[in-house]
Amino acid sequence: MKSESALQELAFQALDSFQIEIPSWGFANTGTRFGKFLQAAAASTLEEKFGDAGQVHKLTGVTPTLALHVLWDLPNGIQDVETVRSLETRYGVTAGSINPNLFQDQEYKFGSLCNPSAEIRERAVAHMIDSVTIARRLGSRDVSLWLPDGSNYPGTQSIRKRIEWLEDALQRTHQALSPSQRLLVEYKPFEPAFYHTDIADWGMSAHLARTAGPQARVLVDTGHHYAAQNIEQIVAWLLHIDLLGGFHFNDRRYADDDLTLGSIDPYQIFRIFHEIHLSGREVLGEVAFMIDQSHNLKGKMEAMVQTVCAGQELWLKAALVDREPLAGLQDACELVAAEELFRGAFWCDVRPLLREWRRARGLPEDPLAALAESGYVQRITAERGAKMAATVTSYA
Ligand code: LRH
Ligand code: MN
Repeated sequence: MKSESALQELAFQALDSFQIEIPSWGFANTGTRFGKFLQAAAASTLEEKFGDAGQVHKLTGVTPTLALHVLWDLPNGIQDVETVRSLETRYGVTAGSINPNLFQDQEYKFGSLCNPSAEIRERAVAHMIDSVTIARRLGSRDVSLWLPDGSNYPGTQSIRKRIEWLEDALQRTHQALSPSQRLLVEYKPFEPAFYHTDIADWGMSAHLARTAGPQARVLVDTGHHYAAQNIEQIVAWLLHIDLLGGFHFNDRRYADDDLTLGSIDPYQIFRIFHEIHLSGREVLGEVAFMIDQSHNLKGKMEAMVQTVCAGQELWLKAALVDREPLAGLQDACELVAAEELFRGAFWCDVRPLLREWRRARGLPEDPLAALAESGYVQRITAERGAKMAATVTSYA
């Protein structure tokens, strides 16, 4: 059994190594295809998104970067780089991963990088290369690609041709990267396409990353799996073949529900974090932790702070797994003893240790309570409320 001080040292080391990127779109009004429930406090400008991100970082100390979606956050492309720079200085968070938008233009009806029209594919590749340039100008390492491309009916598209177009597009994007940049390739089994999706699983993503070039990696969005899939096994494989670039963390009960991390299956995230801890500290710089959620009902600031705290708790629980004796029990096939050791860490209430670490780092012991006490949400609700009235919400 570890001594009190040894436990605290281990915990502080683990928490010092945990950082998670927050998505600008997590602060905006989002919904489902059946509509949006508007929140007066929601962010609708890039400045408001940086303001909210700055507040989350002030309260938690572990969210120094903000993921940006190009057409949502830099509608004028490169021209908006200086604006982002000044917002970084004002709010104390920097631009993180740059996410191209290849899903909202009418011309992408039959695909973007995989569209049968060479002309449309060219425009999509141009957007990818613009995104790489924006990332370079902002000093962002990762260009994070999610592609909605696919089809809705059998026989309506050539799956093989689309693979070739995709390989070509990602090779050309990779050529545009500077030596310190990376291309992250996110997979998703379905939605918005409901027959085939061009990048549907980790194998397809891994192949495309390999053929694109040495600076390409796979991005694992925890919501992008069939319910029966073993996500931590996929993570173990991607670590083994050195292709794991990062995560989009969220939770789900059914499909890509984008619910808050750990709200439905916290043990899932614990099992994923265990595979990361097993790979030692050297992978930490290589594996980007990012949140990708849409807060349709919860208050967006509260949901974001709650998510970061849940991430810290589950990261610390997984750090407490005594990995050496566990390896011995696994090799000896001591199933129950191994499981009890593994599960035992998950059942640990790590919140006292987390409060100690926050106190030691000059951070609020309870960020959610500190958010409530700060009056921040009331202030932005008053400031932003008036704008909301004008917003139309209907889908059809
Ligand atoms: C697609 C996705 C992708 C983002 C979007 C907001 O489902 O996970 O990562 O671009 O959500
Ligand atoms: Mn995602």
